[in-house]
Amino acid sequence: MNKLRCLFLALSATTVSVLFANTNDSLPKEGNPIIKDKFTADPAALVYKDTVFLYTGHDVAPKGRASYEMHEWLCYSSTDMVTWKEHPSPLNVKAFAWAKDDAWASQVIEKDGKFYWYVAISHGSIHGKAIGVAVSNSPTGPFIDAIGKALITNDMTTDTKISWDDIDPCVFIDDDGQAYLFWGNTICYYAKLKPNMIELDGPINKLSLPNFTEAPWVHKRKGWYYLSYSYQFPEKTVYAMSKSITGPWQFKGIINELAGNSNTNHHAIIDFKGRSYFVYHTGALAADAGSFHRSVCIDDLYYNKDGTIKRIIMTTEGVKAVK
Ligand code: FUB
Repeated sequence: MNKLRCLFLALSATTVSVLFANTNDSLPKEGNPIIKDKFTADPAALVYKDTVFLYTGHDVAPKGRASYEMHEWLCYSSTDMVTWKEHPSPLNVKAFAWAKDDAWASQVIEKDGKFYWYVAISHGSIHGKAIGVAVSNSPTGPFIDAIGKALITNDMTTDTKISWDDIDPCVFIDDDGQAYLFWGNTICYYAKLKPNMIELDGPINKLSLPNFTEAPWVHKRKGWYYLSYSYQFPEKTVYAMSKSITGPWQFKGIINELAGNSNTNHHAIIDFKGRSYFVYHTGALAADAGSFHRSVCIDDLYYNKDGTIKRIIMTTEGVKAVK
């Protein structure tokens, strides 16, 4: 190879690396957002044995479009909270024959060795959003429709005129084995689930929570129940505490501020290997990201001695690896 050709190849390689340096490849491999090659939204996390499974929506709206386009849910796993392995997408709206589209927020929970994936989705024949359930023998799927119809439809909740109040399911199983489904937009609903996890067991109840927008997440720690949710719009994350899963809930204030460059702020709270984590999304993956091109982040969550939650400090560094 002559000297001129060598110089040309070296310059081309430099040009290519400069071009790539202007894409997300220039972001540090670790730190927030934790997934850098796709837009991931509406995180839910499940701790199962020694692994955290992260389930997200997938924002695929064309660049510049200011509305959601979401057709599938994604799954990642980690044993140290820093290295995330992507699994093939285990669930798509096509799994629900009765549904139209819109793979909105979801949550996966394990019961008796089965994994139940509760999803918000647009119904094909009943106007509005609905909640469906998929089931699998593995946290990474494949998942199939568990009922063959929606668990919740818009006509089952008539207190608000909006057609998207039946979204953002969150299932919590109490120490006595009773499962509860929380969900909602504008109004926070909850209902008991039967032991089969795919039927309601009793009436749909409403909670009175200040400025409830959406995205309830319920967890329990040291005898306290915590109900955190997205508040106002643009959304902050706030929480309430109670000594009983059915309330009364005491409003405790803000956990997380407006999340950079996104008008929604969907979250999950988990404990793993002795630490607590706040999993959320921002619109901060790239300068042209935003409310419809969101990305999942994770930061540490700390409690005060009295059980109240300290404000989250959102970081670009993210969390440290746990052993
Ligand atoms: O991703 C679509 C919707 O935006 C979710 O269902 C809400 O929680 C909000 O994040």
